[in-house]
Amino acid sequence: MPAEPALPTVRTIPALRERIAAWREADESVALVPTMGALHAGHLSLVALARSRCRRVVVSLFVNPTQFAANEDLSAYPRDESGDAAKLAREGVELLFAPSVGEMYPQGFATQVTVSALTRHLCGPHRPGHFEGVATVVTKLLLQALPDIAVFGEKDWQQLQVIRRLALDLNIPVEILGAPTVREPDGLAMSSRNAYLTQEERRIAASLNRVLGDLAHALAAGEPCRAAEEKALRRLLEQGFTSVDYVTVADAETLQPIDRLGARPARAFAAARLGRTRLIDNLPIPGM
Ligand code: PAJ
Repeated sequence: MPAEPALPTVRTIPALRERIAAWREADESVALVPTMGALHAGHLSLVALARSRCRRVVVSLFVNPTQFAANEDLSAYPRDESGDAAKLAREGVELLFAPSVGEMYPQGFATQVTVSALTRHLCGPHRPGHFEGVATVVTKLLLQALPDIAVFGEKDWQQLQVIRRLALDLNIPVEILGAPTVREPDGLAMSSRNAYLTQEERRIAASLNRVLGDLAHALAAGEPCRAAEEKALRRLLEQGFTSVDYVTVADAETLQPIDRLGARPARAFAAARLGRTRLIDNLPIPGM
């Protein structure tokens, strides 16, 4: 068997900066793809997009403790650094940045990035502190690597808007690119958390995308927002979801809830729980 290509890995911020400085010296463009590992085809699609735009691709792997609430799955979060490194090497990634918690959050760490308006709805109220954790770690990663572009998935649409906003507001000189959601054949958005699902839950999980698709079509066909959302909520519970955090339509950019479709693009969003696993998905309203 041919040997797996090895992936250079750095674990400190100075070592990351040294590698990137050498590429900059040679006038090479650099893309960053932040991840928490347990990589699947969704993550690899971000790498492919990064690769198509830049000469060098850096992937970060850091299970960021500050974006998990106390009752969430930090300790159970799937971890497989060597498996991830092998996948990334096959995709032609040049560098893995896998810092320790101490490297990212040294003793006395006291700064938080808050992106207020965009986190008031959708996942914000259901995951207190989550977006502060995401915004803070992504700000740090962007400043550590100073890439030309950074790629994030549309699967986490609210996260993507939060990151676009912080880069703009904090004048970080980076282009934020969104990549389309990669799905399983039955429509379930790929997620590292899908690994938690039992066989029965996995079957139910696929209905999240179907119900959201029907909601988007009902809205496009002129059904009033509140009635269509209520129908979608009932259907998710009928399908077997344990609980539904929200299923709603919102402005695609500001993420403010809307009562009636207007000229601005809107999207349908849902977050629902199957046992202890929380799944999210979102879709555009057709024709918008
Ligand atoms: P993680 O869940 O590992 O996801 C890393 C990136 O992959 C995110 O930009 C996410 O939106 C994207 N992604 C996940 N599933 C996807 C799918 N099915 N299709 C397309 N893209 C997908 O999101 C995070 O990590 C963290 O919050 C992070 C941004 C790394 C900050 O800690």
